[in-house]
Amino acid sequence: MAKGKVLLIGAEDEENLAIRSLGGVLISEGHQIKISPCSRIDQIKLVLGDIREFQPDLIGVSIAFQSLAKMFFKLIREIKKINPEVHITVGGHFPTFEYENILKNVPEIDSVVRFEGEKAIVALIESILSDKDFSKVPNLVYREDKTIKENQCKNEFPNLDELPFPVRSNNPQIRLGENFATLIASRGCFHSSCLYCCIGAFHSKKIGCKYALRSPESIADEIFELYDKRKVRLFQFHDDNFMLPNKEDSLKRFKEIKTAIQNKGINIDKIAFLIKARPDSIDEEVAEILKKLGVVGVFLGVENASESGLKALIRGSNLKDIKNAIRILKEKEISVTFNLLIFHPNATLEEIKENITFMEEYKDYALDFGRAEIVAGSPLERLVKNQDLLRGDWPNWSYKIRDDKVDKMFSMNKESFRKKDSSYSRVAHHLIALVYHVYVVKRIYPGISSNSLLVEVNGLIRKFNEYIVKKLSELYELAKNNKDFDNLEEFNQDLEKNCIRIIKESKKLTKKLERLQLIEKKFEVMGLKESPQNVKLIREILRI
Ligand code: B12
Ligand code: SF4
Repeated sequence: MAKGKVLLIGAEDEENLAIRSLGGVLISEGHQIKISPCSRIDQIKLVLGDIREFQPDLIGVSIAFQSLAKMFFKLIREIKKINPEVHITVGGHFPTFEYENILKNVPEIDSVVRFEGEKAIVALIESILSDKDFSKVPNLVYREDKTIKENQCKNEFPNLDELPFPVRSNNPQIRLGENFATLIASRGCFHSSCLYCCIGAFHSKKIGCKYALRSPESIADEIFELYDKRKVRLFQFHDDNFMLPNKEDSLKRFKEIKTAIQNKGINIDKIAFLIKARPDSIDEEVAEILKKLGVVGVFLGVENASESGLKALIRGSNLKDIKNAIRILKEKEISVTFNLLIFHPNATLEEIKENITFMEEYKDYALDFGRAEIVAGSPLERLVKNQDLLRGDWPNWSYKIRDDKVDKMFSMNKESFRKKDSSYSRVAHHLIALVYHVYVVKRIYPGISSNSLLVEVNGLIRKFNEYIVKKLSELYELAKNNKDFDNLEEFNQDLEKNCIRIIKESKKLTKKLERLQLIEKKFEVMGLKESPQNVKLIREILRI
């Protein structure tokens, strides 16, 4: 069988596991690959340069994010201008559901791979290199004689343990001052129902279980490879749902993962994990084992802090679960960050008020807030279409919120917090990263300085949240009284001034944390047992 060249394109804010997993499989089958990252329009030139140089037989573009679809369509049109013959296929969540519209609207795209792509990408390059008969490529939708042909899709998960590890970049990424890598321990989600999420639909045709797991040994093997060869110390699990439906099963699994990691000779005290979790999956025992495993941060699926909001978002968890989870994780000294989808089609002002009250109560936690966005395949997409609330143009959909006052508040939010170039989103992300950072440092380099940095970080977060609650309450009052901004410019100037101030303070704290990490690493290399931060004189001399 002839071997080919495949160029894989995807957004790479961090290593993109979709294209890198496909790359791993292609390499194991003897094909050559090149990863060409594209997260922003200004990277298109670089991708075109890669194509000229690499001369691929097949180009695969990952369009997981609907928000980036337009940029990728532009890129694909540019590619076809310089290389009209090359076969371009697209895959990921958005094309999986929107393949008909994509093939109708973007003639430069030759095919779409739906759902998981490991089998399909190998079969596709092999048929491109041989008879060009695409009828046997699983999950493929393609053009043939001016018609669209749809092949059968695989309705089982691949055996995740048998898949090669994702191809990694030449050098490990550095995040939060440590060598960093993302990985997944599973695919799919036992809940699979949330209003705004497409994961349920992505795996809905799977026979049997809604999710698939890697074995603890396979996870530990990948972690060891990253730890040993690339000196990775911070790992982020990108599973849709890291937890299992049954707490006993979760406990058993996490214990096994911990044992498998330790059996590899990894010093578990010197690594840290970030995960996402549903609040209803957390109890004392689960949190305890997560702590022992090295989890320092949980992006907790709070999503809404009112019972009606949680119900509308079909979260399957309640406020009691949320409050319990936050309390328990705090007790175990695991950091918690979260997002509140305060705007959704059926949101009411009372509900928004409850969310603001919650933000006030939990002002010590780094958080963000916003609207549940429509993604293809999600129940929200069906809801807004059925209820005639859909607005905007494909692929950048929007919707009307039923309650006029909430809709008004959302518009005001768009003109202020989410105004183009507003620094608010940047601060929210900064503070989420900052809190993870200080907990990473606390785990890997415990001591006096890391403890006092935690106090400083908490203070900054509290100060910012108090301010945000005040500003958001202003929007709420205006919407409630059906009023417009008295002075939008003034509101925005004040918001901007405060956001920039917080970003500056956050950057200062980040520098302090990085400095501490650097000094700790130097002392470690020198073989010194005592941590420099615990010796007063050294602390003073080195300013840590
Ligand atoms: C990691 C991640 C991120 C990272 C991105 C990392 C990066 N690439 O730089 C971060 C945290 C930055 C992020 C941000 C966002 N994310 Co996100 N993210 C994920 C997450 C959790 C994991 C992705 C992953 O690594 N999966 C593992 C790989 C192996 O699986 P996979 O992506 O499904 O890939 C397989 C198939 O889809 C297919 N495939 C994929 N691409 C291609 C391409 C080809 C050519 C082929 C043949 C096949 C193929 O084959 C792959 C292997 O089987 C997914 C959920 C998920 N399960 O994927 C959400 C997900 C992709 N994100 C989502 C969203 C909504 C967002 C945000 C908009 C959130 C927000 N409100 O800000 C932003 C947008 C970011 C942007 N750049 O615009 C949605 C996307 C929905 C949509 N259609 O738009 C998802 C599906 C989550 C969800 N529950 O709905 N995200
Ligand atoms: S949002 Fe999370 S919990 Fe909800 S269905 Fe999607 S993956 Fe599952």
